[in-house]
Amino acid sequence: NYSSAVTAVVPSVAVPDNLFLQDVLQGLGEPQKRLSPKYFYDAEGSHLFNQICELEEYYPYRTELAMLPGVAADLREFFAGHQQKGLGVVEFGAGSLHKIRLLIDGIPFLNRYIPVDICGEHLRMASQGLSRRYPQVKVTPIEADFTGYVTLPERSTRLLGFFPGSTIGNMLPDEAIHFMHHMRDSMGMGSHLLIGVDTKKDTRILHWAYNDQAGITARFNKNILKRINRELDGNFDIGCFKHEAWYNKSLGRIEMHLRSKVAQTVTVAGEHFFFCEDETIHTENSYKYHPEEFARLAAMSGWGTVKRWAAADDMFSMFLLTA
Ligand code: AVI
Repeated sequence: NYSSAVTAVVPSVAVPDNLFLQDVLQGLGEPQKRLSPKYFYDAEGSHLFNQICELEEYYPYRTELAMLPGVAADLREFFAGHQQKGLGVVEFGAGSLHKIRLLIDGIPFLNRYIPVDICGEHLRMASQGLSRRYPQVKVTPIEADFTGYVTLPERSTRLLGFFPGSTIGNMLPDEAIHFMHHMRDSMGMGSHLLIGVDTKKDTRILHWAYNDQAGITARFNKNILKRINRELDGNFDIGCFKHEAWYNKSLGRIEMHLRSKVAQTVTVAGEHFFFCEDETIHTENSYKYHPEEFARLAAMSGWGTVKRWAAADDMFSMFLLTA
């Protein structure tokens, strides 16, 4: 009975039901209309994101995936002194639990895995699958908003935080500092963090990664409007918005927007929002960091840099940090 290795999902923070509504009404009411990218990921959005990861143009996912076996081999050596007690990995915002497999495959004494994610149902299913495959790893999923302080179960192993995918880039630098502080507080002194960070590079490569030929990123971006229509009684006419993404060089980030093709009024939960022709909703930032820029950000959150791995042509970075 493998599933006994998965303990029940531990609810850590209650998420108010109407937070989505509050955020949307507030964001659409601001002079630069904005929506938080965390709302991209309903079932359809998560599916579209998985399709993005398969795109030729979208290099971050496959580049990091290809780095992980080598990183795991180095970590196996780095943590060799802790073999006896084992190593616990806390994954913040665990999605498909795919990347963790590469760490488990490469680090035989990894014996504890604590995925933290907002979506309990998905987390429970994915955790059970993982436990069946790796019965030697005790899996304890925690249902929580991973961006805040997370109460971790009592533990005896050394902890390694895991935050892959360059999701840190979707936060403003200030938010990233706060979040890294929270991870440090949650895991405590003596813990480590393995984090994936996208690098600054040729603007054309960045541009195509967020403006793919097949239009999947455009569908991903527009899906947030569909979600508002469905869940918050909105009446966005999706055809009246177009996807745009560009690299903002001075801020070092890709910005995604939805641009209104016409002057129009949209209603969400009974509230009206006027759009001028060409006005945009800012839906996402994706920051790209030079190695030293990211190391500075980490230092501001109390993390020291132990090591950086760089993919070929410096396409992507992974950092090992220490609290
Ligand atoms: C999840 N995150 C790191 C992706 C990124 O590249 O910023 C989200 C994404 N947005 C458009 N394409 C992918």
